[in-house]
Amino acid sequence: MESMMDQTVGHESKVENTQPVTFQTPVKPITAETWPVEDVMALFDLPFNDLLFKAQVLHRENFPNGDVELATLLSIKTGGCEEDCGYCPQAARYDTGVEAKKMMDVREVLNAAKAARESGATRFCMGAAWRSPKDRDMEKVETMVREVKAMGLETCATLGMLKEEQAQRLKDAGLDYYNHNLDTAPEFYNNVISTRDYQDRLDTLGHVRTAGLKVCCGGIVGMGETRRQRAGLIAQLANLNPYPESVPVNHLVQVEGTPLHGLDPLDPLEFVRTIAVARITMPKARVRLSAGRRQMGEAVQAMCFLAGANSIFYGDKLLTTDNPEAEDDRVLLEKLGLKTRGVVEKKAGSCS
Ligand code: SAM
Ligand code: DTB
Ligand code: SF4
Repeated sequence: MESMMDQTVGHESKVENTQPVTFQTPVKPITAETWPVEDVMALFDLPFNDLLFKAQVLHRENFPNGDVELATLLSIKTGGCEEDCGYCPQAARYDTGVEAKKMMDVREVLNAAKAARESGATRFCMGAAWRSPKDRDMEKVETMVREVKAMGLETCATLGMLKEEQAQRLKDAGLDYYNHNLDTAPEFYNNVISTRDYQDRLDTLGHVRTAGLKVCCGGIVGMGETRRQRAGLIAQLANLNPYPESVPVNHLVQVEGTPLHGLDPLDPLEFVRTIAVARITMPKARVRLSAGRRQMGEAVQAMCFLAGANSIFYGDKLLTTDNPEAEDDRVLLEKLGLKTRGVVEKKAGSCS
């Protein structure tokens, strides 16, 4: 199979890896520090225990409560996406078995949010397989946001690229966070996606900040990138000014039919290192151990929590692929003695 590594798609990225990107923002900056890629690389190159120790010390200083956030995802519009993201099972052009569906009804979304809240989630993230939302979709999404917020959940949405006025409408509806990932380092980006560029993503993040929304922005590792490119992704995120409040670190979930299926998997210890480096460079962010947990096993996840991860996607499904069963997560968190932000309902027969 031809891997994405062998292909050159798209155009040259104009985004320089070391440039801090400052947004005009009403939100108080949470950092003024900039991270040259070399310095991030030096963290990656530390002996494993030194890196984890450093990350854990910073983690305790910044999160003395030590809790783990539970965020539940729901795909409110699945499949049929026009983009060509090489990792994504929802791109219409790849034959992955994901069926294109129309947007969910508000009622169904609210039922899912209620179930998420009852099982202990504090954040509800609504995802849509769109390049960007059409203006005709906005009203329905705004209703979803307004009503999920009214249930007492933190709200997050990931709908693709936004115009400034769309970000403002979401803010007005009560959206807390907007998730839009940089995905990878600028110099690797064109190996993975050709239908929109890095600068488009930075522009959307700028609109999200201008609207006063909190930013959830991270990426994916295990796509065939080098360690230096992983450092490049983290440097980009850490140099956003301010850096994101939430940083999802996804491990590529390889889905048959996508161009990235069949790559050699990333060494799990390298994934743990990535979490630790995110924690050190963005000490106050919620670092989310995101996609790929099902393939990781308990020991690797435990190391990720030690490295500073303090948020997970919680619920049996991510968007289209499987996440660990919620019950297995409750057992794991209890085994590790990790508290959660919400009240997690305990089922009979779980870990004693
Ligand atoms: N369509 C919107 C967009 O691309 O911005 C929102 C949904 S999209 C599925 C959200 C994010 O999910 C992507 O940016 C990517 O980081 C992550 N993602 C998608 N497929 C993935 C996979 N197979 N493994 C890991 N992460 C994945
Ligand atoms: C993020 O960074 N990861 C989530 C969420 N934001 C939207 C999505 C992961 C998707 C994994 C593949 C799937 O289930 O379709
Ligand atoms: Fe579409 Fe988002 Fe998937 Fe890219 S990641 S193909 S934009 S759903």
